[in-house]
Amino acid sequence: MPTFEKTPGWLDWYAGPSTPRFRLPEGAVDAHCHVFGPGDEFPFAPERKYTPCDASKDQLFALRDHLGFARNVVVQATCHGADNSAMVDALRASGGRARGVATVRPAVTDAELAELHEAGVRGVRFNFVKRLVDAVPTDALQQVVERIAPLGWHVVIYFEAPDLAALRDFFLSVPVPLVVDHMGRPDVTKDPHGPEFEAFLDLLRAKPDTWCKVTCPERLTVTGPPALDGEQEAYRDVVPFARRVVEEFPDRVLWGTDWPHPNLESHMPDDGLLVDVVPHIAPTEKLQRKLLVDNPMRLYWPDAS
Ligand code: 0GY
Repeated sequence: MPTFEKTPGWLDWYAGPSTPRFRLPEGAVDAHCHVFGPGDEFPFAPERKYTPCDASKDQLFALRDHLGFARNVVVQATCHGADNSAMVDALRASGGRARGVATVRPAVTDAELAELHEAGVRGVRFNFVKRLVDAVPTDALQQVVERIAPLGWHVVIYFEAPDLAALRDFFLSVPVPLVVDHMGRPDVTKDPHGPEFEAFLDLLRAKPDTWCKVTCPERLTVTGPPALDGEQEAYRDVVPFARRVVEEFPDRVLWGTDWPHPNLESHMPDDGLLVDVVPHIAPTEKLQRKLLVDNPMRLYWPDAS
C-alpha cells in the first residue's frame, strides 16, 4: 500500500511519450516542471489541496533526455507546501543541470535560504490560485521578497486572469523580477487582442523585468489536444495567445512542459506532442533559441559561458 492515496480521478502522467518531430535546439531548458515525492520518501504536505501520483526526479530526468532538453527548472508544487526537500533533492542529483523555484515562509532563516541557494534555487513562487492554496496576506509576501532580494532571486507568480486587476498593484510594487506562470491563465475562448489579454500584456509592459512562461496549452485549451497525426491543429486556441507574447517580448519568454501535469481532468498530454507546439508559438529559429535557450540561461544560469 502506498503511504498516500491519490485524489480520486487523478490522471497519471503519460508514460512512453512520443519523440518530438520538432528538434529542440542544443542546450534547451524545460523551465517549468515539478517532482512529486515519491510520497514514501518525501511526504506530501498536510495542508495540500490534492494528492498526486508519484513523479520522481529520475522519471523527470528520463523525460528530459527523451525529449532532448539539456536542463530543467523544477518548480515547487503546492502539494509539498513549503517543504522543498523533494525539489532540492532533484537539484542536487542533477549535476548542475537543474535550478529550482521554492516556496518559503517569512520565518525562513538565512541559513535555510543559503542552503537553498547553494542547491540551485533562484526564485520563490507566490501562488494565488484559490483551488491550490489558502490565501497568504500581501504583508507576508512582502516580507519574503525582502528576504530573497539580496540573493538576486526572482518571484514566480501564478494567478488566473480574473484576479489580475486586484493583484496588479502588488505585482508592480515587487522590487525583484517577476516570472508569470502560464500567461496569467487567459480564457482562450476570448479574443487574444481583447481587453482581458491586453490587461495581461500591459503588466509586462509596465514592469519591464517581468518574464512570461508561454506554457500549458494542455491546461488552457478548450478545443483540446492535437490529433496524433495533425500537429498543425495542436492546441490551436492557445497558440495565438502565446504567439502574441513571444512576438512582443521575445527576450522575456520561457517554455516548459509542466510535467507531470497536476490537476488535469480532461486529458493527459503526450509530452512529445507538447514539444511540437513550440514552432507554432515561436515560428523562427531565432525566436526558438531565445525561448528555449538564451532566456532561461540568462535567468537561471547567468554565469554559464
Ligand atoms: C502547474 C499548475 C497547477 C498546479 C500547481 O503547484 C501546483 O500545485 O502549480 C494547477 O493545478 O494549475 O503549474 O503545475
